[in-house]
Amino acid sequence: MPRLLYSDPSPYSAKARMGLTLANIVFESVPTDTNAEPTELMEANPLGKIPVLILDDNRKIFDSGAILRYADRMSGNGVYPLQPDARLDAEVMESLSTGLCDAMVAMIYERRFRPEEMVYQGWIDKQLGKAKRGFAFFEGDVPSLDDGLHGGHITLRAAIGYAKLRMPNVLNDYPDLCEWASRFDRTRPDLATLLPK
Ligand SMILES: N[C@@H](CCC(=O)N[C@@H](CS)C(=O)NCC(=O)O)C(=O)O
Repeated sequence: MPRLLYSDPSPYSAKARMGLTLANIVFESVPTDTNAEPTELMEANPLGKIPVLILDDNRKIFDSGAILRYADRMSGNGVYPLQPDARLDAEVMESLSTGLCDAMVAMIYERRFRPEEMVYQGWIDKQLGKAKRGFAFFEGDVPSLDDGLHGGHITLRAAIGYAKLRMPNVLNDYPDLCEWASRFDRTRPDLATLLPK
């Protein structure tokens, strides 16, 4: 069975686990502490980042975007729409949502990995601006869930889940998006169990 190196709080891990589940691919989730740089992770991904999907034939797939595209191919388009325009929309939604995760993770890492006297508030503010603009974009044009879930939806849901975990106040300005997240969870409660925690 494929094994996914992941961690519970990681938004990219949530994205990968939701994508594999959406594609009905059975996998084992292997909790992985990137800070400890375990041998299995470092041998699987030179970047030392999660998620990594390790296939039965020992091929390693990273990052979360490659895992979703793999899941899509293995499931006969179970993760992205077939129709080209709809697929493009899904991919751009995924890109913006992944960028939201990048901005929020950068904010968290600035405090986590720098000595306190070297934390640069200007950098944190810049990332917060990206996150706020990204969430505002979706608040102004809340994605439809009517035609089924795809990789863009699950990545956006993972980003909202990470914001709720790490910076919940940021979400106060986006009530429609929070309502959208609740609808997502009601539609697929099994995916909701995989959100960052
Ligand atoms: N572009 C990657 C980002 C993965 C990533 O940054 N994961 C974080 C956990 S949330 C990580 O592994 N951090 C450890 C590190 O950067 O050394 C993806 O989409 O999978």
